[in-house]
Amino acid sequence: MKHDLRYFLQSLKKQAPELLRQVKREVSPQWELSAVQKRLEVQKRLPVLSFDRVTGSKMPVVTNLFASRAHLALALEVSPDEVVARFAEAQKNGLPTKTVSTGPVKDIVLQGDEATLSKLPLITHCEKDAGPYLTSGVTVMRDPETGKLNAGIYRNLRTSPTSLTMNMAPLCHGAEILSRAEAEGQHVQAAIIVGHHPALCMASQQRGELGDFELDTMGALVEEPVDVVPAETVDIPVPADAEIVIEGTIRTDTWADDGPFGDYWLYYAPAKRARVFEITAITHRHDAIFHDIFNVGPEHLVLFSLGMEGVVFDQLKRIVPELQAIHVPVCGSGNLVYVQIKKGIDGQGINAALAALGAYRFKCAIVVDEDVDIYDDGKVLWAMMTRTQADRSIFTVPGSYVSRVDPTGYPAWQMGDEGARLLSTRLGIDATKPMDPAFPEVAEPPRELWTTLDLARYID
Ligand SMILES: Cc1cc2nc3c(=O)[nH]c(=O)nc-3n(C[C@H](O)[C@H](O)[C@H](O)COP(=O)(O)O)c2cc1C
Ligand SMILES: [Mn+2]
Repeated sequence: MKHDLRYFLQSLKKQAPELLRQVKREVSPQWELSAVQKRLEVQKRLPVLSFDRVTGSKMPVVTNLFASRAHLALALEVSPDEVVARFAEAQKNGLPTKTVSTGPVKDIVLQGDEATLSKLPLITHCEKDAGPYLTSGVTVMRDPETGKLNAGIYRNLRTSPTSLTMNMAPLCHGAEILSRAEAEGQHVQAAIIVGHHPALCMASQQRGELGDFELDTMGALVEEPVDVVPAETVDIPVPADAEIVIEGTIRTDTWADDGPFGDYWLYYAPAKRARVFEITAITHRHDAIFHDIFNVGPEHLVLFSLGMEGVVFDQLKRIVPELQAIHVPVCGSGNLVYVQIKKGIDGQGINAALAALGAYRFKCAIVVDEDVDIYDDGKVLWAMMTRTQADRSIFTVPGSYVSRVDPTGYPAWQMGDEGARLLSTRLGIDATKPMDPAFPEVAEPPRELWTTLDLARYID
């Protein structure tokens, strides 16, 4: 297929050369690569970075593929405000994969003693991370019960030259497949895809039904079916144009420690037990490019939010007809949703906040009017400070499950302090203007004048 990682990098070079930076100097995979990324991020610079030389590996490393919505838009060849609609549509109507006889991912086939992680530049990102992680891998697995395929990103710590962890949160499809397989005493065949067109990682975040295959979503996102070839050692179709595929088995009888790891809450997630993936083969392009995601930068959250925005908007629109738009901002670490409504009567703001909290595991929903730009965090804060009263505009709901990594999570009261810290309190904020008495108008120069002004006539 036309859409692969190289095609994306080429088109980026043509369409937005300022968004692609090549690092020629050799860097260490331990901390140095992520330090470059971090230093740029604090300067608000988020180009795709291509590291030519990473110590210990022949493979170049690209990162920051998803550092902003503009990156996603470039990858899908749509404008930034069309990204969510395209995603929601692709999630609803996948384009089935197409089986081909072979592809560049089979340039090099490593099996047996040769199939080790030693060639791959796995990156250690944060100072206290447990070790080198594979952070961009999209794991395709087959449900042993139904035979159906599923894919998601579940981070992988290198635990030996031939094994990785498979870190799955309890509510994802992957975890469901594994717990059913475990009950049947079966292991699960899988293949981890590393490096492809950005639509692969985007599609991996779709939140459809178990059985809606994420590679079909990828096909719909780029309007071209994904070419697949059979893996060598497992019964899984893998993308023919990927950079690298790691084949193996997810064991259901073994656990390993995963963590600490700097994750998208921007803290270290403590060590927790994770499934174990045992490698049976590795195939890759002869000049494979490795793809890394820096989880404590914006890219994890940009990707993650896309999956949420795509489904939550559709669900919410059914219960809240006055809904205009939603946004899951990077600053909320995936826990915050901005909901924009066209309010008709008082009370709808609180209703919309309740519905939004119900539509997904957001910790906080802030509802604003249609005159507030929900892509501007400062404007949402402004609405909160000028359109709310703490005792009327805000409600809390204790004892809800938001995330197992909430550092302030508390145990269910029956469990006392010994229980898992799984519960969080949800927060709803209605920052819409009260209808009555009439709310003051927003003050500005005549709108027609300032919005159409040709600035070049006034300043250079
Ligand atoms: C960069 C990135 C890293 C992620 N890491 C994990 C992870 O380690 N464990 C996990 O359960 N989900 C992780 N996720 C979220 C899952 O990939 C996401 O929920 C996906 O939709 C799960 O697919 P599934 O429901 O088909 O299993 C990550 C998401 C992103 C964007
Ligand atoms: Mn799925």
